[in-house]
Formats: sequence, C-alpha cells, structure tokens
Amino acid sequence: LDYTARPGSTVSGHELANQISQELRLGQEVEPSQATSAQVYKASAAVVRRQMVEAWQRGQSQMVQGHTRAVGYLSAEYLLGKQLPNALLNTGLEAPFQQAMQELGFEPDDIFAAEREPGLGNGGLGRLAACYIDSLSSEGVPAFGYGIRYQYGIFEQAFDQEGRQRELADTWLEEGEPWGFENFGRARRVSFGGSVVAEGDRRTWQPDWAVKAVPVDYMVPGYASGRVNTLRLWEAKAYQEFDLATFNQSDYIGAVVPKVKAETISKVLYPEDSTPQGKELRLEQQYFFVAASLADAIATFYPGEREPDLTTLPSKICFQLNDTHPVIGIPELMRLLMDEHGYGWDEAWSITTRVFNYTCHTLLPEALEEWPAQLIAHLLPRHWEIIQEIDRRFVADLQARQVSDEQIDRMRIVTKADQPKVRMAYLATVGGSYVNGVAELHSQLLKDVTLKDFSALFPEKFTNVTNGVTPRRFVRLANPRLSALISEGLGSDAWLSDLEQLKGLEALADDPSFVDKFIEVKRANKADFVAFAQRKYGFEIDPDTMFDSMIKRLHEYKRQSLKILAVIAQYAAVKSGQVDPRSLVPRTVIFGAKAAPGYAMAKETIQLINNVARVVNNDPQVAGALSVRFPWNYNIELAEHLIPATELDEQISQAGKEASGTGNMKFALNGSLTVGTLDGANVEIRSRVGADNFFLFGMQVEDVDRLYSEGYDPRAYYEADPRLKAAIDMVASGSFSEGERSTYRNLVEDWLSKDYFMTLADFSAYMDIQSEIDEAYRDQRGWARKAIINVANSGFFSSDRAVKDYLERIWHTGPQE
Ligand code: 26V
Repeated sequence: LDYTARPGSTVSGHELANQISQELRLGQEVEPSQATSAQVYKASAAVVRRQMVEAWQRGQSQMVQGHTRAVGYLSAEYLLGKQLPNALLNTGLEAPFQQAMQELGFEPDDIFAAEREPGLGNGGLGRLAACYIDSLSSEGVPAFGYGIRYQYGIFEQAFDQEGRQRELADTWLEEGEPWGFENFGRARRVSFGGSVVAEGDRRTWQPDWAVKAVPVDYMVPGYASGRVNTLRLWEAKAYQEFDLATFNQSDYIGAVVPKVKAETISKVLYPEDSTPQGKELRLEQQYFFVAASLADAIATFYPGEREPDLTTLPSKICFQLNDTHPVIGIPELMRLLMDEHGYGWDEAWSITTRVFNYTCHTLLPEALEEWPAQLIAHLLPRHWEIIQEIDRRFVADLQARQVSDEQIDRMRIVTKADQPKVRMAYLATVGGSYVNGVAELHSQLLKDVTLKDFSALFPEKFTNVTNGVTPRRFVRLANPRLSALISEGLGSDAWLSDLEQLKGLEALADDPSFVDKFIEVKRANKADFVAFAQRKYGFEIDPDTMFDSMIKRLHEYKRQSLKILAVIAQYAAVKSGQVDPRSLVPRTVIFGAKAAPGYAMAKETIQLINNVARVVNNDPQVAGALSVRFPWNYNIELAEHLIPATELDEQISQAGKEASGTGNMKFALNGSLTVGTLDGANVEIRSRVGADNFFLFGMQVEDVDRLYSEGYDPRAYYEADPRLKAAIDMVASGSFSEGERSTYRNLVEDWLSKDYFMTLADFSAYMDIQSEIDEAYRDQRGWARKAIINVANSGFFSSDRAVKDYLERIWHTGPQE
C-alpha cells in the first residue's frame, strides 16, 4: 500500500472514532452518545477534511514552485453530489470510517443521509465539470476548478395535486456546510459599470460599483493519487455591509440595500439549461467569477510580484472554458494585460490566445449565448471596447485572407445590426487555441454545421474529446455489489483507476456462474431501489418487472414525449382488447426530469407523465403488467440509486441533437442495456459494445436533414400508425385529465402540426424495437450476457480517459512533476 497516495489511510478506525468524538465535544459541544446524525456527519466531515490538509498544502506549493502547467477549469456549474462518501473513498478512509461508526454506535448510511447535496448545476454540463475535477486530482494534475458558490442551487422540484411541477428554493446551506473554507485572505474586488477614460494613449476603466468576491475553497481529493486540488467557488459580498448613517435615520431596510444588491450576484443558479435569456444578472455572475478567478490565478503564480512577467503565463496555467458562460474571460485577460500590466495589444493577444480553450456542449443554435452589445457596454464598458477591437482585427484578418463579404458577415463576433449582439461562441473560437465538441458525432457536426466557416479557415483549432464519467462515484460508490463482483472477476480493484481493464470481464460473459452472480447483483440492486422508493416517495414498485428508466432534463429534443406516447399506446392496446396484458413483459417505467421553470411545453409534458402514471397505476386491468413512476426532484442521489437498478436505459433524442449524453455512459457501466438513436455518444457506446448488445432504432442525422428539407408533416405519421393515433387521441380526449380536453392542448397541437424534433416520425420504429426488447428480456441469461458485455466495453467512458485526452490534445500538460 502506498500510504502517501491515500492521505488518510494511516489512520485506524479507533483513532478516527476518537477524532470524531473530540470534534463532537469540542467543536459542537455534544457528547457522542447524545449526538444526532447531522452532528456526527458534520464532525466526520471536519475530521476527514483535516486528513487531507497536508496533501493539499504540499500539492499547492509544488504547483507554484514547479514547472508543470496547471489547468484552470472555468465553469458556471458544478453538480457535485454528496461529498462525504467520495472523500472517504478517495482518501482511503472508508474502512476506518465503518469501524469508527461501529465503535460510536452509528449507521454509516444515516450519517451519509444527513448531507445535503450541493446541486450547483443544471445537468450534464455541471456534472461533467464535477467528474473532470475528480479525474484531474486522480491523475495527479495540478488544477483548479473555478466557479460560483450559489446560495441556492438547482430548484427543488415538487408536484402538485394536478401533477404539475412546482419549484422550491434549494436551501442547501440552511444549516451550514462543513466542506467549504471561506478564504477571506484571498478575496478579490470585482468592478462593474462606469466608463472608460483616456489618459494619453492609455484607456482605463473607471467603474462605478464593485463587489467583494470571497473564495470558498473545497478540497478535491484524487483517488489514491495523493493529490488534493482546489475547487474555488466565489461568493459575492458587499464592501459596505451595513450603512450606519442610513440606519440611524430609521431607514432599516435602506441600510442593507448595498448588501442585498451585492449578494444577489451569487444568490441563485439560473435553472435554464438551453435557452439563454440575455439577463443582466447572469452576465454579472459570469464576469464576477471569471474576473475573480483570473486575478486569483495570477496572484497564485506570481506571489507578491508587483510587475510580474506575464509573458510566462501560458507556461503556468491554461483555462478551459466550459461552454460559453466564462468567455468574458477573454476580454478580461486582455484588459488585465494591457490596462493593469502595460502590455501592448499584440503581446496581450499572444498570451491570451495561448491560455484559453473552449468546449462547446450543444448543437441547438438557440443555446449559443449572444449578449446584446448594449448590455455589455453598460455593465463592462472597457470590455466592450476590447471586444470591438478583437472583432475589427478579426474581420481585417479575414479580408486579408480574401474571405467573401458574405462569409465575413456570417463570422463576425459582433453582429451588424441596429442592436448588435456579441456571439460568445465565436469570441471563444477566435480568442483561444482549441475548440472541442464532446463526442465524435458532435465534434463533426460542429465542424460541418455550427462552426463551419471557422473550421474551414482554422482546421487546426478543432478537435474532439468524448465525455467521460468518474467510475468512483458512479460505479464504486453507487454500485458496491457490482464493484465487488468486478474486482472478483478481474482479481483486483485496479480497474478503478484504469477503467479499460473492464475488458477482462468480456470472457466472463460466457461463464455461467459469473452470469448468475451478475443477475443476483442486479436483483439485489432492484430490491434496494424498491426500498428506497418506498421510503422516499411512498411508491410500491414490483421488483419482478423490467426497470426501464429515462432520467435527464426535460427537453423536447430529448423526447420524453416519445417514451410517454409509447406507454400510452401500450396501455390503449390493452384497454381496447388488442393486447392481452399477460402477454407483455411486465415493466416499471421510471422518469426523472426537471423542466426549466419558464419552459411551458416541458412542464406540460411533466404533467402528462404524472397523470398517465396516476391512471395506469390505478387501473387493475394493467396491474402487474405496466406501471409508471415519476420520482420528483431528480438529483445525483436519485441517480446513484436508480442507475444500478436499471435494466433498460432510454437515450432516444432526435439524431443530431444530443451533444453527447453522459447518463448513457453511467448506465452502460452499471450493466443496463440502452435503447437509443444514433446520437451523441450513443454512437461510440454502440460501436464499442457491439450492435447486438444495443437496441438501435430511428432516423439518423441524414434522414432528419432530408425530412426537414422535404417538408415534415407529422400528421401523416399520426394517420399512418393506428397505435400512434390511438395514443394521441387518448391524450386529446381527456383520458389523462379527467375528461378535460384542453389540459394538453399545446402538446397535442404541437405533435400534430409542428413536432420539430420528429417524435412522430420515429414512433413506429420505437414501438417495434420495444417488442424486440421484450423478446430479449424473456431470456434473462441472454440479457445478462449482453449487459456484462456492455460493462466490459465501456471502460473508454471514464472521465480519467477524457481528462488524459484533454491533457494530450489541448492542455499539453500532465501530472505534477
Ligand atoms: C446553457 C445555459 C443558457 C443560459 C442559462 C443557463 C445555461 C446553462 C447551461 C447551458 C448549456 C447547456 C448545454 C449542456 O448542458 N449541454 C450538455 O452537456 C453535456 C456534457 O457535455 C452533454 O453530455 C449533453 O449532451 C449536453 O446537452
């Protein structure tokens, strides 16, 4: 055992128990025998955190003194999930903790349950950031995660009596939180507004208001790597928290107005995950965390230097822009270099373009951020000047390359219009070294469609890094039974830091005793989920049904509609007597999804799913054959319970719309089979696990393009497939709204007249593949064999591999030397 690789593993269970007791007595003034789970959790977190401090400090000083380029991951979102189990695993303290809890008389699961998960992200993009900082530490790379410490994370979802979504504030900080360390000594001033004044040939920004950015530092322990990096999340504070003069005039509210205004910046995560809405506060959030982070990185690598040689910055650190949200960092670094450090444009530009790289996470044109120039000019006048200059020089460069005026207009960073806009994706492409998509297909479509003009002129900038997920959280912690079986099958647990080793399981797919054990693991995981769902949601789920899950944000392109229409069609076929329910493979169809609060169509879909569940689950005619469950408030905790129990995973987006997907990877690694379209990373999963072990259906990108250009008429599909007609008619006639025909009017109208994502066109193929799936499932050992082959061939989808790809292709750095 390499003890330095596991900072806590020299500690015995007894010592750990003593430390936790001490922390309870001295830190919380409670006798261990009297302590609540919440108190034990808090004390345990403090003790575990202390175990990491030494490795953390060692890593920090090696980074600053060493010559290994660090990575600064700039992301507006980190969807972390619970910290305690992960910290215990990565530090080697799992077993001592079990012993300590036994000694103190507590159940570890009760202690874990006391933690509120930090939901500081919307979905895939935020969870990816969390996986990448885990892998960066696990690979021993000096790195920072930079972001915002939202006081309220992604909203808590509830359903009302009618099955509609209600949003409640996520009060994760309500009782404090033991992991973050408020590092007041590293606070930075972040300014806004005002104007630009010329002094000779220098232009400087005279802002008119500012907030204090205070970092809250989280340790990010690597898995058995001995490295602990920092996730630095900024919180906004007022410089003058309280105006005594105003208070003394009895204006008690007025006295705290500046405090409220400043703190608003880090108050809440925007819950939209696809359609940016040009909100001033959101731009303030973006600039706030990026400006603080850049200044912090410079202060870290040039400590105490008044006139640092920033031409060396690219050898110290590079910044990854996680989507366009932090792209304002490009003009901000230009401003710092020119206005604060006296560099000329060319030198500043050379540094800037070598420091930044950009990852695009979408293909939906409406999801690409464009800020009204007026808003930028008002909030960040100096940045607006710099952006215009970047644009002017870029256009001149294009002209020099003989690019046509028409193409130049398509490529401008600042659009030519009465109300010009700044296209952040273009600014990122021009202002950095590399642009990458998040799966092969997505990167190809970026080059061919979304950023076509750019890739034609600057092909060397474009690359792909297929997403990955951390096997520690999503296999080892979420699925201990499967993990033990994998380690048994492979003869060691080395796969946890080298996931391609899973390949060794492939031979065991033909070993009957291994297959039996695999089936037993899934059965036990299903039983656990049944108990969890009973406890948490009051659901009565039959474990002897196929668990068929679709968990992801609710979005039209992801096509939860397709799934629910197929369920309704099946139900309608039973009701009309066409199908004998006893002939069906019994299924529990499980949805998890949050809709953006302003997304009407998505909310109507949620309401429909809930009401289909109500009707179907209460109909004795389908009892035992079909049920629909919609556990509310889908989050990391629910994912960790549901994924290991799932047998069929739904990845059914319209081809060419899902950039990658990462749920698909988590499911395959946990031994579910996928039903999916050729979209995002599904393509790569299928090619690795083999066509026989993946349920492919539906149109491909070329079919979709052709159908758009021919003119798509959804009604023709409705008329052509009686199963589809029956399903839509059932919705329209009020079967899921107690006879009220208007409840789902928008949905029905959209299906029949627009259906932009071609749900109806893929319906028949989807129904047909579901029958094939039923047939495959009847052969339980054959199904298990396919699932084992999925696990064995999904090692590629580790975030460790993804991070290594970034290191090699984009960051050009590696582990701390
Ligand atoms: C956009 C916006 C717009 C303004 C409001 C807040 C907000 C937050 C996020 C986004 C970007 C959404 C893009 C996104 O989440 N993409 C997902 O990224 C995953 C990780 O790469 C990928 O697996 C999914 O396919 C992709 O949809």
